[in-house]
Amino acid sequence: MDRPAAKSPKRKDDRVILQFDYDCFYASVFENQNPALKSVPLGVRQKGILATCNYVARARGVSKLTQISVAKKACPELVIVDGEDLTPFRDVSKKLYRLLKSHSWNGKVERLGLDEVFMDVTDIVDYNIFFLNRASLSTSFFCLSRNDPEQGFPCDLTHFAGCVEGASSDTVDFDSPLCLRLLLGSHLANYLRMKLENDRGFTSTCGIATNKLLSKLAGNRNKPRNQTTLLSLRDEDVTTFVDGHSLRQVPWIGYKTSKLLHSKLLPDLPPQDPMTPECKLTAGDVRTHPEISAASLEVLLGGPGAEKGIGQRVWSLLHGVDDTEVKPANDIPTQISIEDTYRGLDGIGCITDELRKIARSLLRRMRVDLVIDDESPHKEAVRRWVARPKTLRLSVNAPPTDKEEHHSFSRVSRSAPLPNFVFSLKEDVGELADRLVDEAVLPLLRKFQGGRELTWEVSLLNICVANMVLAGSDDASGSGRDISVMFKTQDDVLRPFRVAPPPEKDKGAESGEVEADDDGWDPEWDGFIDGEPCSQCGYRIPYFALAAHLRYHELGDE
Ligand code: DCP
Ligand code: MG
Repeated sequence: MDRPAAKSPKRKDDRVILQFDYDCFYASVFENQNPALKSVPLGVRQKGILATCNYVARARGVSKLTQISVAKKACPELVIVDGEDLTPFRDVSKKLYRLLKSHSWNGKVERLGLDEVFMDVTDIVDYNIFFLNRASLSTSFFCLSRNDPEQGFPCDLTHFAGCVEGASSDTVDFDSPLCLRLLLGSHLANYLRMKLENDRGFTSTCGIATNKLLSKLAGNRNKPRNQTTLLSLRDEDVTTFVDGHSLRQVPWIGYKTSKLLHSKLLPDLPPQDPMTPECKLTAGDVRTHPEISAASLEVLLGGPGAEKGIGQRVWSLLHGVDDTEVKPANDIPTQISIEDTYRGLDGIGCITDELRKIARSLLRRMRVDLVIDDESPHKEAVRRWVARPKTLRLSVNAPPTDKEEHHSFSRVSRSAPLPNFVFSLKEDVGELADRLVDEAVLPLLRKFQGGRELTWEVSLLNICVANMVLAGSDDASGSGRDISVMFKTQDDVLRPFRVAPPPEKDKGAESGEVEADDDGWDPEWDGFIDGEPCSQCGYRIPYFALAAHLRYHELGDE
């Protein structure tokens, strides 16, 4: 169709991007702790909802993000484990991420949520193409180091590793640089997946394509423990591939966008939640609609609060065009915090006990995230802090106002310098945590009411360390650049993104402590690129989880 306004955007195909997604991630973490769980249907529970379940459970009709009671009905023998504490998922996620990152040459390794990683491997692939020996393709050697020619793995380059989508045939066209790049990308992806599985015990799915969007869509194609290369040799290979997806499956097209497009393109249908599987509006329906173009999308989706250039962005995504870069790794968090919510803590004794627990978790987390083993060739490895937070912050739920019927969802905070003794690596975390509470956290608590006890009921406690200062190479100096200005504050970004009920629905004193507005893991680390406040409880919920979250309210807690 010749519509100038609807001109197709041009796709760049000069990169090779891998997108890894670990299989049933939370469930796999439990299975690795206890291998007996691998053979049983296993579900991981968070606040009355099944955050995920293993593939044994899925084969028996259980789906992730359903109500526990529904899952139990489908599979009465479902074994359910508690997944409220995110610490083990975080720790594993970090280990797997580090493994992938250790194979990157350009450092472009980006986390999305706890279980997805994008890698731009163009440089490694191009290097290997340069040295490709066409005379012995079936006994090729994929080189993983520029300095050590023996570091790498053997592979058969006469065919792709794993599944192929897009082009009508998966025969390798050795005259096409694009085909060659994707071919090598597929073998590297396969090697890395096997590494994750054999060295760390985690199976994964991978998408191999020329941009982030296409690699994510391709990765979803064959799950679990598999990989898919999108062979994007012709434009129509890509559009046909993207067109077939329902709109809600296209990453970075959010809930609001889907909803607006749904009501514009299907005005006669009753309003339907565009994020539910029942919604049949496809990416192709939108792309080929005569009234849709980059300009019309800008009119429809733009306006106050909308992302700049949203029309062009959505239009590009619908064509499989995504020029966004894989962000380089950023290892140092901006801040670390641990929080917990309660039905209501009774008195300073209870509050102090909870603060001690939180402080312990916080110090443990600081040692995981900020301490490294400094290995130099001639010396024994020493553990040292790579960054030291300078500020300690305590937050509690704000006092209720007269207007509020239930609980307030806002919080109040007080800060002070973080005492230096917490950086001692010789002392026990428990002792340090108790001292931190007595000497620094309780004085902050008293600051809320001019030295007196709080007069309102405490339903949330959060201890945070922030204002990171990078250590110099000599740890004793503690000097370094203040990196707090390098990263955006993430307080209001991460905190609300848990499948969390309102505090009044919590059952007991302790609802499972979680890491909160943590950190230098950027917002996308937790997959919370986009979200909106729940109309029922006020928590900001990522679009992909909104349907499940609303179902939680509909059905009530377990
Ligand atoms: N998760 C969550 N709440 C959500 C979505 C996900 O707590 N609304 C958690 C549980 C998952 C993990 O994040 O284990 C990763 O999410 P995925 O969507 O990738 O799901 P899985 O890895 O569990 O399954 P799959 O094999 O389909 O990737
Ligand atoms: Mg996954």
